[in-house]
Amino acid sequence: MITLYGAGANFGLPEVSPYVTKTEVHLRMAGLAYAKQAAPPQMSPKGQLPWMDDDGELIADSHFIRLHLERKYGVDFDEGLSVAERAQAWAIERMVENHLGWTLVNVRWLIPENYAKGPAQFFSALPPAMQDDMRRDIQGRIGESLRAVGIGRHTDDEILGLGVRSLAALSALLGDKPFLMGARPTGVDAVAFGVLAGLMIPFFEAPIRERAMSFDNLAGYVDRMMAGVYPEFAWTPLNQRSEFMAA
Ligand SMILES: N[C@@H](CCC(=O)N[C@@H](CS)C(=O)NCC(=O)O)C(=O)O
Repeated sequence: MITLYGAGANFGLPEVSPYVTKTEVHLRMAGLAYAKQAAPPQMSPKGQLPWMDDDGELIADSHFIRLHLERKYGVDFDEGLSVAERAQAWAIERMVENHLGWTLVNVRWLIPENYAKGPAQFFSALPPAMQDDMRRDIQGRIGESLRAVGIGRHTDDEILGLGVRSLAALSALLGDKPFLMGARPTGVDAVAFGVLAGLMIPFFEAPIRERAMSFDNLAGYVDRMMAGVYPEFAWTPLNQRSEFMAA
């Protein structure tokens, strides 16, 4: 019995965390049955979401969960790819997680209006006297993380420029293929989809969202992944959304 611990649906997404999304997509790609439970990151063995309980074995971090699934269930998420293509997929994955992903953190946690209606609401279940302190502390911690990885030291324009560079790279790599590595989804699509969907949802407003939506093939890709992986989720295709058409 597999239980996936994540953040759950919110903000117009089937799963808030791009890393939990990655694992959930991998589970679905592998056709493995699982239960899903919302849980705070502090309960995870590594202090972050996702983690997974597989028949009593706890595995934390989306990458190590992927390795576990591949080993235990004989799945190869990169089946059919050459050694060079696997290396390319790994490089794309690192760009998405270790670079573009931080711009998503910046959008949600450091743009005050987005923080107020988004992540700040995670603390609404706490006693009222604790909520403000908690909101300030966690936002401060996220700001420190952004400075530690470097992106938080740049101006808004510079952060936007860096994010757009990764988006343009992804758009060029995708080209007119259905998925990043070709005709079939592979391991890297799980996280590219999670981060791109997070950047493109209209719930959060940010200059990078508009820039992301300007890459037609990336918007089509998110819609394709959503329809294929989360058919049960009520998702309006991005190019049919009124705010997109008005843009
Ligand atoms: N390398 C990790 C990254 C996971 C991650 O950043 N998770 C976020 C949620 S999207 C989290 O739990 N953050 C809480 C924290 O860092 O304190 C993975 O791939 O699983």
